[in-house]
Amino acid sequence: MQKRNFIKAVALSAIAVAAGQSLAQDNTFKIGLILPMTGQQATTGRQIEAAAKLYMAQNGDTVAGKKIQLIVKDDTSIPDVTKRLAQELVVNDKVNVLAGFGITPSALATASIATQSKTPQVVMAAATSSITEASPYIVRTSFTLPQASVALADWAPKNGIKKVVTLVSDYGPGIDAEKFFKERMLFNGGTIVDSLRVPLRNPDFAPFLQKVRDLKPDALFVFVPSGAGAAVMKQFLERGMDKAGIKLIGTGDVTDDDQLNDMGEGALGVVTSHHYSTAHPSATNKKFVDAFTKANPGLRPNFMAVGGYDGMRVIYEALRATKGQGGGDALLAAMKGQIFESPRGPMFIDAQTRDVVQNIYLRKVERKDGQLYNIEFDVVKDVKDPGKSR
Ligand code: VNL
Repeated sequence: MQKRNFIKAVALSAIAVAAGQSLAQDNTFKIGLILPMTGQQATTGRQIEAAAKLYMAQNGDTVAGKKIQLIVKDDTSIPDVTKRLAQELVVNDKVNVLAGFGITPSALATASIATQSKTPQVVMAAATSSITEASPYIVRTSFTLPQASVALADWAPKNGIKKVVTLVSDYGPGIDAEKFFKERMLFNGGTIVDSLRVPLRNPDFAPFLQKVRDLKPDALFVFVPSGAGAAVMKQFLERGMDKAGIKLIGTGDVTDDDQLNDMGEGALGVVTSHHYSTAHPSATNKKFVDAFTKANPGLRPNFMAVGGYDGMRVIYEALRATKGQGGGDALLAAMKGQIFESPRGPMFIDAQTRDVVQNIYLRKVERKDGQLYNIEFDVVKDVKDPGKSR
């Protein structure tokens, strides 16, 4: 026990020393981008890396006299690996900012390193409400599941959906989605017939869907992380759930733009709520989508790409605002309160919570120019994370 504490103390002081050294460093500014580049969450890593590189290509790699260096590491979405990589990036590479974080457990595993080393940790993907509370150095540019779920629970009962079964991945964001969707449905006079949770790793949706079929709700509400939506859709349709009169609704993770176009006819009409659609009709988004698809043929930017792109914006502007001097605390201060137009629409980083405030859109899957898109039909403006007020 004593030995362990000693090793821990040495490791922590190494982190603290490393953080001090990075201030006095040369002319490079290092961003350690930790992403799942392989394994179950690999699409998230690919989207964010592509978006970060696009941002750099468009905005140059020199900011306030500093040369930006992006160091990409693959954590395979295993939190212990994320943590080790974060530690190495801080101690050995002396990065100025940690960024990325494909899933909630990876973001949480890194929080203590951000705190100890006073390194801003920009969360570009993970979306459990509590993440920003795990370290005062965490800033988020993705979204939160309570943000997305509440808007859908306000829409559903007004549109003939009163009885719902929820089906979520059994970890942080899924539990947030289940809780906030359910509470709001009940508040709006709806009923939750059952709440089902499916494992994050290697999920088999079949037995759960069979149960839903038997329960015959008006709709099935789904949260699964980016990359798992196509499997849910396939099994939902294979079981004839739609023909049995059960609607599929969910947060936009299930009709993920990375996979949507290959989901087929059966996806048409599915309503979801989310902060980003590739089809978001703004000049800023059109420019972003065009540039992204040109740089990455065959790949459509999804909400993960936007989280990465905007995260780079937040880092660049913080460095510019601190005139290239940026130590961790100064950078963090310059990240708080940033307000700008993202491809998703207007967004800002709440200075109090360091979390993203943004529009949540209601969307329906439609065919446009021969492809499937999430077409926005309503918006709830400037949504703060409802998970923070409790
Ligand atoms: C998380 C949330 C991950 C939403 C996701 O995809 C997602 C997370 C990888 O917080 O772990 O779509």
